[in-house]
Amino acid sequence: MEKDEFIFRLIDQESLRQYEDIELIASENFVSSQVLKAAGSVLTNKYAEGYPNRRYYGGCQVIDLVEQTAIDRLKQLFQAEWANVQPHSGAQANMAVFLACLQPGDHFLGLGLSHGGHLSHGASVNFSGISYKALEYGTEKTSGYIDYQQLEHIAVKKMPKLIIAGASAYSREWDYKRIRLIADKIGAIFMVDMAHTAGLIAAKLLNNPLHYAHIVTSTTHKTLRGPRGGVILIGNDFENPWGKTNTNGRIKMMSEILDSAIFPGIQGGPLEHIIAAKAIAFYEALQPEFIIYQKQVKKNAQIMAKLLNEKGYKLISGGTDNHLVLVDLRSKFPKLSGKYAERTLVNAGITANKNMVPFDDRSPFLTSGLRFGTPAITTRGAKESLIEEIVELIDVVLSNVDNNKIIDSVKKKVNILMKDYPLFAW
Ligand code: DSN
Repeated sequence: MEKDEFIFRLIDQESLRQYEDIELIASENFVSSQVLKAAGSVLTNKYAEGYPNRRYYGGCQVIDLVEQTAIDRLKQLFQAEWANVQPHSGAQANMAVFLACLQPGDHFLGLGLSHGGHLSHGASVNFSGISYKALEYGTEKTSGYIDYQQLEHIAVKKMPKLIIAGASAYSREWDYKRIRLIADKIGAIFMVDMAHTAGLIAAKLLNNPLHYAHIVTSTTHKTLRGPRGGVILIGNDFENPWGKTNTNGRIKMMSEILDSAIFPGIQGGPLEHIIAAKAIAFYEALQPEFIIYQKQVKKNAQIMAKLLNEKGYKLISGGTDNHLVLVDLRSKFPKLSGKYAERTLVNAGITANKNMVPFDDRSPFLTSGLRFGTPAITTRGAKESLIEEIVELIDVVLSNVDNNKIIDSVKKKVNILMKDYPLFAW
């Protein structure tokens, strides 16, 4: 059969785009060559429905070792007691928790989308908001921090069965302990979706939610720098608060219910090539170099916040404790939408994304905000000096959105600049 030149040409084009441009999408990263190799390996050929040593297919003797290694390394990384590495994505991991913890129509409480929450935490267009009754808490208007008082007020009044912490666009540390106390007060399950911050948590630069939450979900491809995928973890809470029994009348543990929710609940055959790539990423995250990398991710985000502030951009919450900053463009450019700003930055070779900001007066398609993150650029070797140059370039672009000559000259500068920052340097 002839090679599919068309698709391989597109892959080459995408490689070039990733190499030449500045990547500031907070949820993206660049995997190592060994992670990439495993993700493209022959393990994609194997069906392995079930779990290690409990499969519905023969020939899983090698696959079992791969998956068990991924589970063991993940548990070690986050000091977890149990882990499931099969979710195809973070949204699938969250969906499995819903299936395990709730009945359709039950109330749950998550951070609102416009306040930094994730689609699968209750957006009306998502399964979470369609099949369950979503309640939302937000951030405080003045400080930009999570409004824990509001969270508690809603929780006590509405008695949701599940409380979710975690965000897609929130730059501050979470008070997990406080939320667990609220959950305990009303008998709710407490779940943390640590997808964005998992790498920083693994490096012990942020609080570990495993110490407080009943269940923790994550993706593996953001700060954690693995392949695209999801995971579910349990720290200590194995008792089954729903009293679900199996056929022998034995109360099932929470881990068994979550395993069943992933397979056969919402997924079939696991992606064992991706599970192998996850295992490698967890190994990499256990190495001392990973802590150095995460420290730099955080330093770079902090310098970016400081410099943007100095240039007159308002940041939600005023700064950052993690890997991202959320800019409210209205402070400096009231007429500029996030959508237009994103498009212009992309034309200049700087990739970021438009984002709702709390109390936004524009729609989710337009938005008044931009989200910038440092995980990917730091993987390419960025230190503070490159971040300074990048903030200068961002400011030039946003101050000249209708000047194509300036946008083109920034694009040229960006492409020259990035030649010094190889993709697989580490
Ligand atoms: N919402 C995506 C992001 O943070 O970019 C992740 O699903």
